[in-house]
Amino acid sequence: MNTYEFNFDGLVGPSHNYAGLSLGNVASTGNAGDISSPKMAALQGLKKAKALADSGLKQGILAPHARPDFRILRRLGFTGSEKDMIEKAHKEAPAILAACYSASAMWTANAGTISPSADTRDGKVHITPANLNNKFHRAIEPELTARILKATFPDEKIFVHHEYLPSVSHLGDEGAANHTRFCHDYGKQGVEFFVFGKYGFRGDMPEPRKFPARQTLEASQSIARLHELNEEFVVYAQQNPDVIDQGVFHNDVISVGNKNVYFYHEMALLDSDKVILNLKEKMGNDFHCVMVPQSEVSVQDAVESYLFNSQLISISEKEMAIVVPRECEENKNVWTYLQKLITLETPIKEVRVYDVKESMKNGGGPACLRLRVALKEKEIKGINPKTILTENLYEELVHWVEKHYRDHIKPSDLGDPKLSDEIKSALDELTQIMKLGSIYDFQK
Ligand code: SUG
Repeated sequence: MNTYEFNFDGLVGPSHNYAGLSLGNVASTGNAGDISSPKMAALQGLKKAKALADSGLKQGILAPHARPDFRILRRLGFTGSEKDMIEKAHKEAPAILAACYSASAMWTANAGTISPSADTRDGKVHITPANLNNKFHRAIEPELTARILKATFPDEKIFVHHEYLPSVSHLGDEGAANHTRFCHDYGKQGVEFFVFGKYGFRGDMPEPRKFPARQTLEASQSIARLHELNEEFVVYAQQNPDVIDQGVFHNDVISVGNKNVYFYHEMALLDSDKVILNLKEKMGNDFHCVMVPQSEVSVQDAVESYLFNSQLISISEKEMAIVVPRECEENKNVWTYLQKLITLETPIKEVRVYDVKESMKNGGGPACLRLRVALKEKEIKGINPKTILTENLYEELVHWVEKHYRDHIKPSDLGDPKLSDEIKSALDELTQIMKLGSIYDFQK
């Protein structure tokens, strides 16, 4: 039976803005206060997803979150009508309002971790939303993300939905941004690779000096337990704290894997050689570890260009393309490296460039925008069909974005209660287009 890798891209929400909310993410803090274009952001994301669907990749869409999060505003002491709450928060606590307005759920690599049925002891597909507890604006995501994931993968005979991990820093979990699955065939037992930034319960490992590490080992181990993974096919590795300090807040900013290829930067991991050896042992023959040396592409180049936040996609049985953001073309070292990469003896044979600049300016490249899951033919039937990107859904969504989204949002626009009303009518219509049911609080 055939098994396919699906990429579920996050549809950028109508409140996309630059609020500088993510310390440690240099694009987010560097672009704080800029004017965003939600319309362009959503169209860029859809275009990338559609292009990949057109080239044969199975492509799905995850719905955005309703913003602002009024429930959180209430929990923080704002009272009265929604209009009152927005106006008061805008005046007295604009940073809190901006966090409650963030469209950060677009980066679905952080929506959760998914293990395909070939890896799990009960033969089901296991899904755990990420708690994202390291940043306030992201820590408010998991509840609604869980609902969206259930509405997207509703068949309980196929999908097991776990609760997100307790939301404390000891168990910080950032989902698939720190998780890669290697395999020789999507449908066969794979090796699940978890990369953590710090130990949650050990005082002897100092935190990175400058920026926080988000993912803990104990969170990754909990996911492996919940997902009923076979221990002999799981590898844990620690991120190099020095690269976290240079802006590598998730491991998918410094490495990416697909099938039998691991594409990574020399400085990405602690004890890199040992980790690679371990992966090689578990993967056996025909496993390609493509290490990019610091002398050719520095960590700074990697962070600026998001070379590693690329998607490695299989374009035939043996060959892959690397899907990179436009910023890679603009960085001389990276572009030179990419030209060389496709001539090396690895499965990566083609470079494809897409413009996702609106997302990039908040630190989200092509790989951040997608959540992967390998599904067998019969499991595909368990997906909500209106979340699969067809020609028809693409056209409906483009039309929907053009109808509802603002061309621009500047920080002061978040104080305008009309924005919230626009978002509600947009999302209400979206749940009908994508047949999601009443997933949003305002629909209850
Ligand atoms: O969590 N940016 C996101 C980017 C997430 C990228 N995801 C992966 N690497 N998989 C973050 O830092 C910025 C929002 C703002 O500043 O307005 C933000 O949340």
